[in-house]
Amino acid sequence: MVTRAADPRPAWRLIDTTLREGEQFARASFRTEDKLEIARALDAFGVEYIEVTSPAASPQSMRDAQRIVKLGTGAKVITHARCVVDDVRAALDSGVRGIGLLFATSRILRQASHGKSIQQIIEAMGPPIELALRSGMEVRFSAEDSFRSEEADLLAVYQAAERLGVHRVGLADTVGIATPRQVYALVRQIRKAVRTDVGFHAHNDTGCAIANAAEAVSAGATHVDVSVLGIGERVGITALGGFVGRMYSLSPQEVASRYRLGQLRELERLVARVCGVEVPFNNFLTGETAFSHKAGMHLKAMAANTGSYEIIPPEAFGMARKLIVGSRLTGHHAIAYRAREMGIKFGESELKAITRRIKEMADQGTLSEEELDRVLREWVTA
Ligand code: HCA
Ligand code: CU
Repeated sequence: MVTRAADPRPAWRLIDTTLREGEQFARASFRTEDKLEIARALDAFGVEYIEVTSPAASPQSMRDAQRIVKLGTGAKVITHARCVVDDVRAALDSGVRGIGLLFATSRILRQASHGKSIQQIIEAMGPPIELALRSGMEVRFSAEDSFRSEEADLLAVYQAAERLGVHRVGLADTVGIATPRQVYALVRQIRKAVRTDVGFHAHNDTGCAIANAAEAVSAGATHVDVSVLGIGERVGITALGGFVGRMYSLSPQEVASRYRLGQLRELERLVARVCGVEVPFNNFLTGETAFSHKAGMHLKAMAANTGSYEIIPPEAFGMARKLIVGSRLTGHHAIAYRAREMGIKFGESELKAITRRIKEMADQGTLSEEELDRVLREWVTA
């Protein structure tokens, strides 16, 4: 057994694939400058790896990969390619330091995609993996569509990859079909079957990508693929922000010390701008409403203790809390709280009366902060 407790590396690392999976997002068409800006921002945020589109994909992809490598980021720049010698050669020419090689192992993709049997896959894996390893690259082998593959087939290809000496095997929920429980069980099993590191890549077609990635980590996965805002094929993959939030809720100090969380919002805005999309209003942690509180009951408890309805303090991500006091759902505690902030103190019956008045007014539409403050002030001077 490998003694993992003595390993000084963190238990899990982020592979940001905004510049690879994210380039497969329907709205993404990155120019070189965009890629460089995103790579710099990812590095400043602190991801451990930046995965870029295969240099074999197109001449510009090759030039871009070379430029990104030249940035000299602290994050290790890796690429992702078909498990063929030519793609490995292209990766070597680009100067990237690692490569994720993949082969589809599910029956449906084997038939529709490359037409190879499991035995043929195992034979074909050798030359590209050996070339990459000989050249000093960090090598990962992953089975595309792992969760629609037979377990015996997965074990066979991963063990073959291990024998070849790969650093990591990867499980990919390519079609977003896996449940958290299945992810936990399969990662556990692979972890027991091979001694390499284990990576996990989740698509979000049924909204499970973050939960699945978290389960993978709890089952022993060492590397997790994420992208900014989750961009990727179809509805995308595990979102960097949501996943980091998930992990922060479990171990705040560790996550806060490893990543510059206050930069998340700008990083997301950058990627949204480059893709010509908006950051979702309800985005994890950085969405416009991520720290908004509205119902009277919530506001009452929040005034007493902000932990009441917040598992993550907004400041940790450079965000600010918003208490919406002027809605019809408000309560007298919230009104008293806002009044106190303004230096106004109402007696009990007065407070009840003004709360009734504000609720009546808010039935016509929630009052803005300014409107609410004006009503409170006018009540005093009236
Ligand atoms: C794809 C490939 C991939 C690869 C993931 C991995 C997937 O189908 O575009 O190499 O781990 O989802 O299977 O993104
Ligand atoms: Cu993918």
